[in-house]
Amino acid sequence: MSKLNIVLFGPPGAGKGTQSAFLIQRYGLVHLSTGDLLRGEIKEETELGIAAKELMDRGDLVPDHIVIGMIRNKIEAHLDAQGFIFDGFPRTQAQAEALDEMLNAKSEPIVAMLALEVPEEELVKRLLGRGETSGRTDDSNESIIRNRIREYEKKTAPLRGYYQAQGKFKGIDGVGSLADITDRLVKAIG
Ligand code: B4P
Repeated sequence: MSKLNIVLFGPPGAGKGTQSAFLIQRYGLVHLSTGDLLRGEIKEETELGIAAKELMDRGDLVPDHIVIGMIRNKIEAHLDAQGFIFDGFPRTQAQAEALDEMLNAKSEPIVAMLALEVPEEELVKRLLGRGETSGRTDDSNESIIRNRIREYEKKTAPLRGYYQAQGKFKGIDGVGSLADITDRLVKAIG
């Protein structure tokens, strides 16, 4: 059976991490969040984590070669997975091309790119809300949050066109209850 490899896409605060938790349970997938992987490196105070922290605290993207290397290692470590949810990856054209290369080499391509769509003011509200308890520097201040959204619009949003050209893009309304949004995602997966 072919693998269910899905890109869960959307701006910061769209609900990617939140919805991934439901989808991995339902479909038995492996969750690969580059944000979580980077925060793990920061916690362990690795060289990579120390380099990434400054960029993440400002709301800037981490260089492509770092996140591509992390994803490559994780894919190789889960060769028996039924599929992957890529959460927060790819975020640039170079990352999208590298991911296609890795998966096409195994004849296990991305089957769908599910894009959660949420208005900017709602994103800011959610992230400031999370910042009250998360301890994340990048959630703690509105100008950093707006920088993350600008980075997304400039470097990440154009990937919609990349996946549209492959016939894999599916837009999903990301406003509503968690359960309703999960239902929309499940319907889109089919
Ligand atoms: P990420 O960890 O990917 O963080 P994120 O964009 O904030 O999304 P996250 O998944 O955590 O939040 P969610 O929307 O679920 O990235 C952090 C940083 O890491 C980036 O800025 C960058 O520096 C670096 N990075 C990561 N990947 C990279 C890459 N590939 N290349 C380069 N740099 C990279 O949830 C947000 C909040 O909304 C939560 O509080 C949640 O409870 C709430 N929420 C969710 N759904 C809701 C709903 N329906 N209604 C109300 N609230 C909801």
